[in-house]
Amino acid sequence: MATLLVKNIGILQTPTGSYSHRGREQGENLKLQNAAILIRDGIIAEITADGALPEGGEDADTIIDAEGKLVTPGLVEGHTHMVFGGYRQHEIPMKLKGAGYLDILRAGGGILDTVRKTRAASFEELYDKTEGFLDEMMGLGVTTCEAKSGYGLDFDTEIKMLKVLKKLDEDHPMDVVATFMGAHAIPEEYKGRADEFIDMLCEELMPYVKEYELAEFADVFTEDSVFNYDQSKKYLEKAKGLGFGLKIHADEIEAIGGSVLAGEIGAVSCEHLIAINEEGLESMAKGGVTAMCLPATSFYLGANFAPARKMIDMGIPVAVASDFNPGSCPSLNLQFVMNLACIRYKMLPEEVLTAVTVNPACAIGRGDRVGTLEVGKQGDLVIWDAPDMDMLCYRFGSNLALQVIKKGELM
Ligand code: IZC
Ligand code: ZN
Repeated sequence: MATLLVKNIGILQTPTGSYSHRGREQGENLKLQNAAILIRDGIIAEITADGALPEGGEDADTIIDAEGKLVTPGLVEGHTHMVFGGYRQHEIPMKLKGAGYLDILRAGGGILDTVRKTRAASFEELYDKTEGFLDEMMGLGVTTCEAKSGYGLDFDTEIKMLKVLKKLDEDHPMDVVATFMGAHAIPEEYKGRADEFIDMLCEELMPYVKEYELAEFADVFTEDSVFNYDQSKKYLEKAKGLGFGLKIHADEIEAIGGSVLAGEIGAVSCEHLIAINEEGLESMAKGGVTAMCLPATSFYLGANFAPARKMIDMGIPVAVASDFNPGSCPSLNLQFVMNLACIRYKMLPEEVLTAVTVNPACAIGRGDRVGTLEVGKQGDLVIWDAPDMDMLCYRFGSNLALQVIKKGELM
């Protein structure tokens, strides 16, 4: 039995429980002073405070002295598009000349540019590139992440992307949760035939993805010039019938009903929400949908910031994630996202911690295993070069993750 002890923890801070935290509870964290944590065979065996040590702790195979620093659960990244061919740095001058995100997409660029490059990339190329991203994310404190398909928009490439994620979940220490996002854009060969494309996804791709267990969730981009309310509903109803968990990219640029649909259809999370209106907020609150807010995308698009503070006050569980993708957020730094959540959303450090741990864990179906430091959960944690959460929300642009421990192993 492999054991690892982390001792001399200044503050061990964590949300508790295996459910999404909303309202006042979003800001409730357990804080233990002078704590220690013993992990046995990858699972948390005991947590102690006030200078006490877990039983048998001094005999652990590995002992790490946290030197009085902050320890939190490993971060959970709830929203990425990390498998893609090429990059889109050439869009920078277009943006500076005034082109908007949807202007670039309507002109055949944006997502469609990445689709061409992802179709052309081999499995090995995508695997190696994504593996590098996972390494980088883990170095920044992320120990579990979600990732979507959606740069194939045809059978072979969507499956290629999902197989890359499945293999990396097996090979890489990161836990990777896959989402099928065939409805990410209308591919060129279906231009003007979005309904037919949705039918193809529902009839050909989705059942295959389900049969071979290539994804646990299905997601759709409900947006002006992409998929409308009815098309999104059709796609999600099919996904629901097949047993996928549901997610919706909604109200990123315009509110066309995506967040309303999220509440109606029982989506587990709804993403972006920059332009959400009262009707959407009420539907999400009523449906218990987690708001997956993506402040680095607002930052990068020069757009407004989602009303996360208001969502918390309305009792909507809030998660924050990077949205790492080659177009609207070419950064995978979840620490920067935490800074933005604090400064731009006006979320308190405790609320931010909940938003990058237990809430996204629940939104990607891993709330029973990760997202909190409690006996019986996976031994995933970060020792930060910081004495407390305030410091983590305050310093930005540096990597404050000192040591990352995944399933009881030092990475
Ligand atoms: O590649 O532009 N919003 N999908 C929806 C994205 C951004 C990713 C991209
Ligand atoms: Zn996204």
